[in-house]
Amino acid sequence: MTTDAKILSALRENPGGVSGAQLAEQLGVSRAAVWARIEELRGAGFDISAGPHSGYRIVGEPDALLADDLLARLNCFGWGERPREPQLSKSKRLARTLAPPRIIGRDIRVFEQTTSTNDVIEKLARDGVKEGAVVFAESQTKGRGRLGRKWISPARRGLWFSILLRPDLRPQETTQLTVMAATALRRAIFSETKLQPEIKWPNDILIGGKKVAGILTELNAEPDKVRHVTLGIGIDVNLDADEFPAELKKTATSLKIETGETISRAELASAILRELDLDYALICTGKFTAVADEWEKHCVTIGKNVTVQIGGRKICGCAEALDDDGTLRLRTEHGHLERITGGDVTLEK
Ligand code: BT5
Repeated sequence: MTTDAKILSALRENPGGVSGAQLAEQLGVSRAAVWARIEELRGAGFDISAGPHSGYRIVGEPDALLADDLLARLNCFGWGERPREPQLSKSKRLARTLAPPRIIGRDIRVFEQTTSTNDVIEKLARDGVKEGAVVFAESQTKGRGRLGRKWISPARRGLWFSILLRPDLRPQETTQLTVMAATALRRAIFSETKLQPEIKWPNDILIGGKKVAGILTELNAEPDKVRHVTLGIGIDVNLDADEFPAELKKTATSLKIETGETISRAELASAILRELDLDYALICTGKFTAVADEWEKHCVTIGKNVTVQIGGRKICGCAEALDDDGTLRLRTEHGHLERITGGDVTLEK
């Protein structure tokens, strides 16, 4: 962690305030150096008060994604004072979510603008960067969906990010990662907003039938082995209704529209990364079924009559279940079983 991330961690862990002397001692730097870092953080938009008795306290946060801030949120309780007992014992789940990241989020980079965060991750992957690196962009000029479709990514209104993964999976098993992303996104959105998102196979998160997030899993593989996967995620966080283009007004929504409140993107981002890290650990240890079980509970596709469009081919039938590799099992209207690995699903009314 950088010094700034450590300072932010310390300030969050001690909402009552931390003195410059305490920070200096913990960080092994001078008080003047702490003061200089605090000034930098103020410059980045953090409102940090300084009182003779209370010490430094965060009283306001910027609506910006900052790598140090996100790292600090993920590593909260990894530095300085440990969480107080009542916090730890609140529930097992809380203890789980407060653990520092194992893989996803150990390296975080934020860009003001990119073409597509998937492009940046692809480049990092070729440069040999370790798995778990996450790239956020405040806006994307060429955000994309599947099949080269456009993904609108207005500045500071959403979370547009990609993650580099190097899983030990066969290429046909990588649908597991889209399933994992959907379950983690659903949990994080629920925990931060109390909204109840639904999952639509393969890559949509819906609220009230409208799309609030999409997942784009891009694969770089040899015939039998995955080299790396770029997991791209777009979430409409604070868009107002008039910020969606006309063609998306009926089909898309944002967390702000659904809750009536502006959501902290940094808080949501760190919640998502923690949830992803937990589920990725399950996938890496061969426990995909635990992820799939949760997915099936919240999936609007299972048990429904659907039409799947795969290129020029259209298949109608009942979506029966998710298979162990993440593919959708579809019983066609003629009674055949089809295993669907991709395509566009329309739910029949
Ligand atoms: C997806 O594709 O849903 C995957 C979206 C992934 C976006 C992330 S952002 C970070 C990373 N970098 C990228 O360049 N991409 C990823 P698909 O299922 O093909 O859906 C695309 C369709 O969703 C479009 O054709 C539009 O109809 C609709 N759409 C576009 N922008 C949207 C938005 N912001 N919110 C909701 N729907 C949108």
